[in-house]
Amino acid sequence: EGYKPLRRVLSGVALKHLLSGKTGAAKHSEAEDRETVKYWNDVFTRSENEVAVKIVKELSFSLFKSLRTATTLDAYLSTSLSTFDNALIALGVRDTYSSALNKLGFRLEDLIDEERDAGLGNGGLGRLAACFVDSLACCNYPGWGYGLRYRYGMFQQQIHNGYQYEAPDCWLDHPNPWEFPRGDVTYKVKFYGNIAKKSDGTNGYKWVNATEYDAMAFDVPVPAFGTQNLGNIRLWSCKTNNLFDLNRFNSGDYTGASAGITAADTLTAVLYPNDNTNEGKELRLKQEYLFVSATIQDLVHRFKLTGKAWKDFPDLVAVQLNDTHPTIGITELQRILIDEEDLSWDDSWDIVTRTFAFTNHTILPEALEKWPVPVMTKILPRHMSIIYDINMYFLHKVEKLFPNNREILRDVSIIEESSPQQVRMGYLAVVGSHRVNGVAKIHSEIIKKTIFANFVKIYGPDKFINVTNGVTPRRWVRECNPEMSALITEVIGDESWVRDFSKVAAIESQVQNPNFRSRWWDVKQTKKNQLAKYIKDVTGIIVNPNALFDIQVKRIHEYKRQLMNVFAIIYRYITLKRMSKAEREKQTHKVYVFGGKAASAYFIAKLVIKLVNSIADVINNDPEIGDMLKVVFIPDYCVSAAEVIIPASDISQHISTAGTEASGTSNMKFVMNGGLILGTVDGANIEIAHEVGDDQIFMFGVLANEVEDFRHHLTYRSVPIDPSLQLVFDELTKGTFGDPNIFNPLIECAHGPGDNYLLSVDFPSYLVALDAVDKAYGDRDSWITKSILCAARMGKFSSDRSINDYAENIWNIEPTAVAD
Ligand code: 26R
Repeated sequence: EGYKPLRRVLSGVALKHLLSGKTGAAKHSEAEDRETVKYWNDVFTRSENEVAVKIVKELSFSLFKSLRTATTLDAYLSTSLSTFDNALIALGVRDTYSSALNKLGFRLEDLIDEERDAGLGNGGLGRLAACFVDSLACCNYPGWGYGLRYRYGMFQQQIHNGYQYEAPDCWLDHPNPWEFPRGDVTYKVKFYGNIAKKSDGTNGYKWVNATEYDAMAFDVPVPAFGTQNLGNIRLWSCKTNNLFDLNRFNSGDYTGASAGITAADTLTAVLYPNDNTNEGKELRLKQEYLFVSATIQDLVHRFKLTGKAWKDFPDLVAVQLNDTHPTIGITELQRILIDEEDLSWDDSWDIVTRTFAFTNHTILPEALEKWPVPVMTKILPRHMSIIYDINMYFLHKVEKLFPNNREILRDVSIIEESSPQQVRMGYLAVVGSHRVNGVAKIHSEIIKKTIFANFVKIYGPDKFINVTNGVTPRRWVRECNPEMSALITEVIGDESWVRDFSKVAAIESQVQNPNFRSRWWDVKQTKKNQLAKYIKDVTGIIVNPNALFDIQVKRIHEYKRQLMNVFAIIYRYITLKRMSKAEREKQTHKVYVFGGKAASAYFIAKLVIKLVNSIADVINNDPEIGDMLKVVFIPDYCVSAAEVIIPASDISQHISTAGTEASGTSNMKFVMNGGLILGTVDGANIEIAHEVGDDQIFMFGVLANEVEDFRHHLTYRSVPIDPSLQLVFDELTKGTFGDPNIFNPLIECAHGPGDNYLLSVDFPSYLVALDAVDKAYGDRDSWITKSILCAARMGKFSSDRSINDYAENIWNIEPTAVAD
């Protein structure tokens, strides 16, 4: 009972304690513990508020020491569970803290479990941003993440009768001890209205008759491992407390009196749950603009405090656009410089383009953001007029380069000539940035050849570079896998590998050491036991922890082909059923784990979830099959679930149609934790294969450059269905897994012209690869070798490396450590 109300205080004290810097695992003593207990007792008798104020003071101090340039990463950060645990590890006081808690009768693990994920993102994009903020801080770079403080984050997924239901994620039900409301940091953000030529002779336009809101900052500090530098994530929320209309209230219009509050409140109420589909909703555009406008104003405000000249702005400020969602920032800075700072168009544009850089994270056509011109004109009239001007100057340039070529003008125009016209945000981002990057080698090449090919012709190839993604080893090894971390630390002699991840290479020296090998295997087994327990707790399903754990956890999307995995499981089930008992016993025992959310309006993705659960029902309850094969759908996949699931994998699947997954980042997390990959020749899988060696990875499927031809084939020829796939279809239509009619749409997506993601093309080679996995797993010794080599060779995929790449090749900044 005591826990919940105490949470705020406990976590707050954690910070206070951590930041005092007095404790450290090595120095920990009885006397210190007694002091800690005394301190706690003292704290408990004070009000929460007092404690909060103290923490704010201390934190703000560290925070502002680390402030130099700013990096806008994204509106959609996913910071995840256990900011608390992360902080304890970062400051090296976890053990001290844990034993002090024990003496008070608390368990640290329980306390950590109390914390809710900050599910402020959809999938890979947001989580990448969270890793990047951690790396910025850890590598002593003066960069911040900016985003929106949604009251409801990524929805909570519930499964009833096998179907997904969405429930609101009320993550702020309890006060969030990690955020610091900054009533002193607010900016006005306008919508609607119209524009008028200025009459005072200065440049630009006035934006009049607009509706105004106040964006207010909430700071989320990010303590980093082994450095005094503190990262920060600044999240914007719409202020409502000044919007009550007393006059309307007094005249009896009670609902109307709160209308302003409701409108403002709605702006940052909820995260759109679409991953990779552009919905084009007005509210979404308003969210993007609120986020971006407040952020740019914040950068401008802080820049002005330096007293430097405007031309120096790009030397002090770099803004990295995390996909197109904050692209309107390009026009916002241009607007501020012209309309409010009275700079000329050319001077402003020079500053803007030297400040912004753009990262593309997907080439799926349905994900490319476009805004109807009428919507943009209504909500952001001044920005629309600036976009027209940007486009005009840009097209003039193109015209000069390619005279009399109307086709290229039409193709590269920021305004698409459709009905209604649309603003192509990706093109605006390219035109307004000095660098454009993809997130893995193959992806960076593909964007140059496809969606941005014309822009390569216009700007030359140097504007387009690659920065391969990475993940933070702090969270994705050190925190989620303390058992493996202890083993690595033992080999290396200290924890320096947590900051310099290239050092994990040292464990390769132990690959033949029998003692190390058996302990390595034991760690994997421990993590599998933990996952088995978690599975039982959340689904009631009992799995054999000695079986091969085969995991696919990620957003549910056709291009990621969870359906192909399900079909292969059905195929395996049929095959097992047809075997004699003796033969069956010889097969590899397998536990298939799925997890992932479907966008609420994505019919096919939701049906895939239903199918996973339907086959799970049948297979898991088939006495003939028993332990041989289990299928589990873990509900509500999120960062905290990932931290339990990922370290427990033997194999994980990353099987997107070649060319569609820009990078993938969970693939890196799995391999760092000694899991092998079954994957297609796509995204970062390719670079992982290159690093770990072909023997450590199972790859299959058509190549990216073959995809178009196969699609064409499926659409215009009648291609026979592979017998193994036909077997699966037959089983579905027979009703083995419930009402056959409901799954027909899935069969349609898996062959012929409906098979946009080439499931039917890759299915046979996928089955071969699955067999290879089984066979390899049967050879325990060689599997352990593969597992160790995998983990040892992942140095490149630390997000520290990615951030160093950005710092060197795009931002032109150096590490700046805060003095002790
Ligand atoms: C709202 C809509 C426009 C929208 C489009 C696209 C919303 C979300 C997306 C998601 C895209 C941008 C995304 O998440 N891409 C993923 O980025 C990861 C980090 O770079 C990659 O690892 C992953 O492959 C890619 O799909």
